Amino acid sequence: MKDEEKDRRVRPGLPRLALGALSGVLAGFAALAVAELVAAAVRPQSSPVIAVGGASIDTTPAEVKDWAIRHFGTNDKLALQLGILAVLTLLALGLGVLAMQFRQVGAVGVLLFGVIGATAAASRPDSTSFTDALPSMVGAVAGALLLYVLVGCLTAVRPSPASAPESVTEKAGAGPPASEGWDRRGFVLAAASAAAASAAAGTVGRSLNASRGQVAIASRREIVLPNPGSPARPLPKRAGLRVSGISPFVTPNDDFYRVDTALVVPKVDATGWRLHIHGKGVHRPVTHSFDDLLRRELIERDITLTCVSNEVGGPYVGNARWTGVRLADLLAECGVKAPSRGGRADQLVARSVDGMTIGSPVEDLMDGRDAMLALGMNGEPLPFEHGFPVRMVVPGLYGYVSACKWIEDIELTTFDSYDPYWVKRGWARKAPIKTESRIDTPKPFARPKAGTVMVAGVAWAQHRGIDKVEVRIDDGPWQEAHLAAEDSRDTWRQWSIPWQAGKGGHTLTVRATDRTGAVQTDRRARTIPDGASGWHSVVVTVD
Ligand SMILES: Nc1nc2c(c(=O)[nH]1)N[C@H]1C(S)=C(S)[C@@H](COP(=O)(O)O)O[C@H]1N2
Ligand SMILES: [Mo]
Repeated sequence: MKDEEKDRRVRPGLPRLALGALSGVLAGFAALAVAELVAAAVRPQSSPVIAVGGASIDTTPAEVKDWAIRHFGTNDKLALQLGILAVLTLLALGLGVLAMQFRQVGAVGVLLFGVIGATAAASRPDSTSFTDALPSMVGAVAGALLLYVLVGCLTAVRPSPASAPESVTEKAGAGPPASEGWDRRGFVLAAASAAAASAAAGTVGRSLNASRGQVAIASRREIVLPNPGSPARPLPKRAGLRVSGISPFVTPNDDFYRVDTALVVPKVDATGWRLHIHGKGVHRPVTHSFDDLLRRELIERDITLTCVSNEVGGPYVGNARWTGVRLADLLAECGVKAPSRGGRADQLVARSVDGMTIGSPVEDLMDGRDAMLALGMNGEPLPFEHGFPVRMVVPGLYGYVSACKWIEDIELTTFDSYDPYWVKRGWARKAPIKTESRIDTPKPFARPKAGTVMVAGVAWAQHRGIDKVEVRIDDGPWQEAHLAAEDSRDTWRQWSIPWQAGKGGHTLTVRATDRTGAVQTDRRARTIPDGASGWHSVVVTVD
């Protein structure tokens, strides 16, 4: 079939508009792919999807963020990026259609999105250079050019070859020939090569971005954690119960929950890492290197970490053996005093390499508890996801007010003069962990067989300790569960109770009592502003 004959089958109108929409989408993806490639040269965090994603995390209302964590869990970041791609696809589609009428306007539209991406990238809290704007800008220029070229092909006025009898028929028939003529061959060629080039650029960019941080990875591999001068007490033999389905006493690193705002996990080179301590009441601001910390006495402690976003019965709690240096010592050395001893700063603000800020009460950090700068987690250097090379860990405080990962700066200040990241977004300034207990087994809606069923789980009230766990079947009396041996007041405790299960539907409920004698409240509270409360119940059907 000759070109001209094919051409005549495509009528202006819907099919051509669809090709315009396709051009928009191709231009959009080309822009993103080129941006991804340029980001590999700048830094992964400067890619527009990452930057816009980060900006939207920061501006998301607390309720929505909580909803996202609830529904997508640790996949919330993937969901966000897919959402951004979906929105961009729709916008690109629209720009393509628009460009069919106003070619320049369409191209300028692509450039405008580039400006948005560039602005987002350059204004991220961890952005230090305007080069962060480059990926979005270069990508947008590529996308705008492509849209211009593709739409040019679609709307081209093909001079009718005088000799072609078909042209004559056209003129006599349907519509004005100018609108019918279009450069099909040019379009297909440009579209196909742009698609191929985008796929290549995107793939190369992505894999370059993923392989970034080799220096950091090597620096982590070379770390040998010295034996702690103050080792953890050996785990009591019976800290772990043998009940299938119960959370293991020590959470393996790979299973440890992860909650943070980082769309790209920071890869920090430990050899270049520095921690600055400064601010109110600091007589001598200091800078520590990783080796400085390694040369200090290391402490090793079992501490259970909990996220304030954890719902009653939720998964955002884990227990690990942390190795690190005493934070109170570091603070005292540079002149910091607890407020109760006349110190001028009541809030310590930790800042991470990705711009997170986390504020903790100085009083709590210096009251003798094992607040630490952790370098190790369960016997290895911190995993990158959990804050390598150094993070804070403080027994008894929710993560968002204590557990800064990828820490690089500590500022002593006051609660009156500074609100850190989550406090600006409506969460409480101070947030000690609430006493909670969870049924791990049986699972909700399980169908155990009638007879003896082991009901078991964990309970935590970090730094107060767990004294008692009770379980209730339906509206029956509270029955005391068997408690595993206590490791420390800063860790959770496993519990179990055999239940003579009769047929039918049953509701199992658990509650804990901490070592101050306070019984876990049944008053239901949402996670916002300072942590969920209430009793965990599981409904099962016994067969
Ligand atoms: N840099 C940084 N540190 C952070 C966060 C973060 O978003 N960025 N999230 C905090 C929160 S809300 C919690 S609960 C803990 C979670 O630590 P994990 O991911 O190692 O379990 O890290 C804290 N430290
Ligand atoms: Mo958290």
